[in-house]
Amino acid sequence: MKPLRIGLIGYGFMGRTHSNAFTQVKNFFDLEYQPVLKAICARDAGKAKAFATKWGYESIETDWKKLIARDDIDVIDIAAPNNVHAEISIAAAKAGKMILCEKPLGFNGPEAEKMVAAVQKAKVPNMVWYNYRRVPAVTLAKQLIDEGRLGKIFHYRAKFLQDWTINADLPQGGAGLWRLDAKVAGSGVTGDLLAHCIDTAMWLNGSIDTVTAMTETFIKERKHTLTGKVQKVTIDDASAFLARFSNGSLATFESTRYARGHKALYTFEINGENGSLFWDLHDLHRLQVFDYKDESKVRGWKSVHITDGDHPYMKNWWVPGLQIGYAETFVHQVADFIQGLSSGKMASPTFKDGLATDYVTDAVLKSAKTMKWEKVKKVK
Ligand code: SOE
Repeated sequence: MKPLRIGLIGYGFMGRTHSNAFTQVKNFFDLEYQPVLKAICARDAGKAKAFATKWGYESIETDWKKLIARDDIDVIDIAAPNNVHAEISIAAAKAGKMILCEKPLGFNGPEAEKMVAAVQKAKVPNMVWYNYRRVPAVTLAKQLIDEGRLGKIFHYRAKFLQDWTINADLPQGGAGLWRLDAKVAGSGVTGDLLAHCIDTAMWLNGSIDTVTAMTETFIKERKHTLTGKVQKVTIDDASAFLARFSNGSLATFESTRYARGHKALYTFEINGENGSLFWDLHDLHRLQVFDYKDESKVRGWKSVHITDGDHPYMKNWWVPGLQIGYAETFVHQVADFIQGLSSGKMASPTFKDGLATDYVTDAVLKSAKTMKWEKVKKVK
């Protein structure tokens, strides 16, 4: 195996999921390249060192510009907050590095356009970490839809529900809570959670033409961790929208961090003339399948356990019947990225796909303000 030398920026939750994936992938997939954990970059040298020791990075940097300048790094992996995705990606592309970037791609569409232009100009492989595409049950849903088993699609509905910000005493901003600070996150649940739903939806069901949305910020002021002052909350706590896909189907999307009892309930359902599919992140190894072509006496919803060798990715894991989970979706994404390098066909979602999702979230946020249907810009 040839080395693929990784320089990771950020050591939070996503830094851990990515590092785990880089470490695991060689043990489960036969690939031409093997990730080598070269350097972790974070502003706090102590934290970077502790992370490097725990995960096995060879070195640390405290300035991402130095990391990008290093000639022993092939891939820049951005697991830092959303407000730095663009600057780092554009500089990394100029330095000729391959780039893996956390979602959402940019702060908004115009910013993401510059990121796409930069990777296209530099011709560097690129990918956005929309990991839920790589849940084997979700990948199987894609295969069944592409085989035409559902026939004409009428409906798509998705939800991503959480409850971790209901407490009014929870501060905003700073490490761990930057998702509540619009200056760092860009938006609230629209860019954080609905972006996942939109990425999966467009992968499964094609592009979205128009949306009409509503958003709400339930807790208007919170103490800011960095300033110590009570400040206005500028993120959306909840966001829901209706959409029309280019294939004529209708959709509803909802996300919130105020659905008491739900920690990360991502679900989607798709209904076609010949069948339907339903998936639930809390039960991620199952795909619910309804096939109208089944004999009527035994027709009904089937709960298919996605653990068999002929299910996507599963032959690389244990034996039929035994499950994998959330962490493995990132392993799959690294495996697909590396396979893309070998085949010359870049794995999706690329930066261009990430831009398409940013265009939808832009239209959602705009519509919530204008209270009108808004057109979604199309990626050229
Ligand atoms: C937010 O709580 C969050 O961690 C998102 O940022 C992730 O993208 C999502 O997968 C789980 O929830």
